[in-house]
Amino acid sequence: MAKNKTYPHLDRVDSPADLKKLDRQEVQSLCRELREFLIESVAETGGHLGASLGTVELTTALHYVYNTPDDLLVWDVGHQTYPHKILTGRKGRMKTMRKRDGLAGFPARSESPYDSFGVGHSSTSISAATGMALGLGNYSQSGGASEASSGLAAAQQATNALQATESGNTMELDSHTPVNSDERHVVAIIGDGALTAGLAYEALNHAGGLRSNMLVILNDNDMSISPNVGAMNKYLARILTGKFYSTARESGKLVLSKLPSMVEELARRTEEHLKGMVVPCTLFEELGFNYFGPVDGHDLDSLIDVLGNLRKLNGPLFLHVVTRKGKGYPFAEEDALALHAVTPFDPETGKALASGSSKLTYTKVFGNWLCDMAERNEELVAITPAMREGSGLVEFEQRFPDRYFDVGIAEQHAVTLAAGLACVGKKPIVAIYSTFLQRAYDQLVHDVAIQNLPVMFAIDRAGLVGPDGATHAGSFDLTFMRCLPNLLLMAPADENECRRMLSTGYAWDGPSAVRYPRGSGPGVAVEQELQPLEIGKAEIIRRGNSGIALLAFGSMVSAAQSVAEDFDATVVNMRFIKPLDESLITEIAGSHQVLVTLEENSISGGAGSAVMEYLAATGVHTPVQLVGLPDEFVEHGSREELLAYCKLDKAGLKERLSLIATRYEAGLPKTTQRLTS
Ligand SMILES: Cc1ncc(C[n+]2csc(CCOP(=O)(O)OP(=O)(O)O)c2C)c(N)n1
Repeated sequence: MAKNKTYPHLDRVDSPADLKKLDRQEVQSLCRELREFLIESVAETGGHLGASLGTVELTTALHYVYNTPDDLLVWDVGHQTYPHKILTGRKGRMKTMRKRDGLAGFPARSESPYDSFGVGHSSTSISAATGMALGLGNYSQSGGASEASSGLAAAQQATNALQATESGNTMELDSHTPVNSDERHVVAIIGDGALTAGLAYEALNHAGGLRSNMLVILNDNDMSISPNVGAMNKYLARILTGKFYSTARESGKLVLSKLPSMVEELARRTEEHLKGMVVPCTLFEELGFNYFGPVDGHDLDSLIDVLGNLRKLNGPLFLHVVTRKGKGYPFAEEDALALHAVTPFDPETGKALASGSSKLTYTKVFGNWLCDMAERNEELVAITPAMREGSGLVEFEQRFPDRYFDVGIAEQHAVTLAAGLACVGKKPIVAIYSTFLQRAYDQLVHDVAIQNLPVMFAIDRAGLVGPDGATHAGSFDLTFMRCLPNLLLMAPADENECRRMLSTGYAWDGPSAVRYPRGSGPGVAVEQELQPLEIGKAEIIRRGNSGIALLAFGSMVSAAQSVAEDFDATVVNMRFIKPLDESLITEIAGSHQVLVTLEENSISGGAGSAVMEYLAATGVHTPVQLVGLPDEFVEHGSREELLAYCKLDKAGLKERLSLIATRYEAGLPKTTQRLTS
């Protein structure tokens, strides 16, 4: 791929309005350039490559046909929206993608009026789109004769639309007509992976029942991050191979066209039922949607025709589009999994520019521990909600396939499944990112904690995650978990402690959680033993004489150590957020002038708050300063930049501690200035 390529068509497009000025042939050329520009730009910045390559034609067709941003495109997950960003005025900022103050890696309402809904987590699109359709008044209540007739009208329109498209007729687009509130169109674009989540079905159920005027596009590439799983995935595959259906429908249409009109209408009325009896692709129709497809998602002309026709229809519509992840870039097509999300790479070879760090990541520490523990304990089972690679389960799946469950993007189900397994004597481990555990909070409380079931949560990406930004930050797990009775909650200071905590949680006869950050730790060697820790025991790492004690949790222990000498501070590795080492806190509070708690979690309600609650309950008045994540959603950037922004890096901590030391020099606070937040 030549450097400094020119993009004659793409250069003329800074908005969908520019796109609409191009003729069909030019739009074809634009798609080719868009794909090349995308590869060139992601090669430099890193980011989500495969999914975005797969949506080049679909995105272009959508903006060509619809009147965005008045018409609302609601993307699911949002990792496939780089083409959307390029076509909606952000082309010039693509080199800032996922960098501090640069473009977000996902749609964000604050970034562009074309981003109708902020996203990052999956399976929200149909719900949000339904809300938009209802809010715009684009629906009719279900029930009664009116529904039957509107259903019939829709079926009539749908048949016409398909016939127009399939016969090669290009319907004239009316995308320049003025838009009234009730004419605004709403389109949700969801992947087959995202369609494994319950939320998507809750929305389909509601939208189909209400007869919302909206289009749901299923972008089916047969992949989640790793190969997609589950019965729905098999069902979609059956639709794609369902030659029988197309044949039946084709001959059905022939027959229908020869019937007198009343009989034809009657026949159409029963069409859905007939299809239900003879073909497998009626599930979406049973939910109240008119199903269209499958359509080749890389055939731009057909897509434009189909979307142009569907835009004229009312009622809930479902378009099944088949795409290929990584389309048009051979390295990404061959290895869709590896090129789902990439670091900067050489576009000529598809190879990463920097070889990955050789340091052991916490993810790997967990993966190794899991296999070692599974060898010794046959009751151990591991569950992932569609994050096999990210959570370190690849080796476990290979070695213990019968004890491995990828449940799809279904965090709620993952947790309740674990509860069920625990009920019959299994020892389930739920490997989950902190941010995705938020989805399963009720399951955590109601299904696991209340019943005191021995489910262990291995919580990866706890704390700041970096380029994925606020939607993926694990800022809240200590806050939302430490309030739960029965739960053992730990945060390791280093790799070996992580392994020991996993063994501790596993041995605990109740719910437990170990939360560890993204990436690697301080580099401590990991023992082979599976040695638990003493429950609720913290460790004094350094005794200082300044009167300042740093009570550090998890990743903040080494940060505290790095500044302790400068302030001659005491450093405690707290290890347990629940139960706290209360006697040690009492002792330290009695022998120091000020306690500083440090955590990579929201200050609000986090581990520091737990220390304060304990001191308040026992009537100890030693001042406490809380250091952690601020009360704001920290946007994207590198993890190092974000830690610096939050003053949790060495320089930031020094600054904070200098202020604290000054304030408490005389034993009493001198100002009312806020020192930490
Ligand atoms: C609630 C939630 N769980 C997990 C993820 C991580 N994740 C990001 S993309 C993805 C796969 C999505 O698959 P699909 O919707 O088919 O899109 P594709 O990447 O195949 O285009 C997953 C699991 C997420 N974003 N949100």
